[in-house]
Amino acid sequence: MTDVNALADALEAAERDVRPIPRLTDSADLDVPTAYAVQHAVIERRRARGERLAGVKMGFTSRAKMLQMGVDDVIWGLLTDAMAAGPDVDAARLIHPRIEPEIVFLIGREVRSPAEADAAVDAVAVGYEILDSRYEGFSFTLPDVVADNASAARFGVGPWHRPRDVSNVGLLLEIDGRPAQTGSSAAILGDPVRSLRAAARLAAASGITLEPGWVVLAGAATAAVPLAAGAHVRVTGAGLGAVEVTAR
Ligand code: OOG
Repeated sequence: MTDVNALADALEAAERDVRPIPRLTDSADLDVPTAYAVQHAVIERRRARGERLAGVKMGFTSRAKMLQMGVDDVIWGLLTDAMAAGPDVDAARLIHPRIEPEIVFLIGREVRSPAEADAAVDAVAVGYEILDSRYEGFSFTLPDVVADNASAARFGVGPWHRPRDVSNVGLLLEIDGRPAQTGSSAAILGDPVRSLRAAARLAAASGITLEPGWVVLAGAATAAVPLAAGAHVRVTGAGLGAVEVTAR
């Protein structure tokens, strides 16, 4: 039997001590459903410490990311309020962070099924996600990355806009004023709204309701870029404005 709590302990310690661990699959029998059980155990511990759920993140919704990470299935993770980054992010608390541009949906009413997803969107924005795999070398198999909450570490959201078509938003990620990644939101399953529906489907399958006020990060449209201490990052979405963060 796979010891879900022991695996959650290992991931929790890696994050707390800012020290990566070997992949869980190197020594444990871990399938994807059990990996989600580990993910949810780690999130339950965060909630027990007073953190509140703030939304969900989708992963591997673009070909660029699947190729970069060598996996081939859409995954999801849970976000808490403690993961929201301000204008600054404390890089010393992160192991080997990477940053990527995101399209973000704001949920306005409860979503219990994919059919309810589109109409529940209150606003859209450009955003970023900072990933930080708890595994050595940022290297993992699909069950490993699922257990590790899809590498979620921090996120930020730009100015909110009324719901609109976000199927082809030009995205630019600049580091210290220089372009590091460009792409289109069309890379996210052809339209980020498909990622939102997938989030609703995966949440429903886990008995989780998407709540008003939650954000859904639709997944990156580009590969993720290493985030070095001192770097200033600006992510712009055509027509959606920009969001900035500095790693300190
Ligand atoms: C996993 C998370 C992938 C995305 O947008 O595809 C992800 C990782 O690459 O570490 O968030």
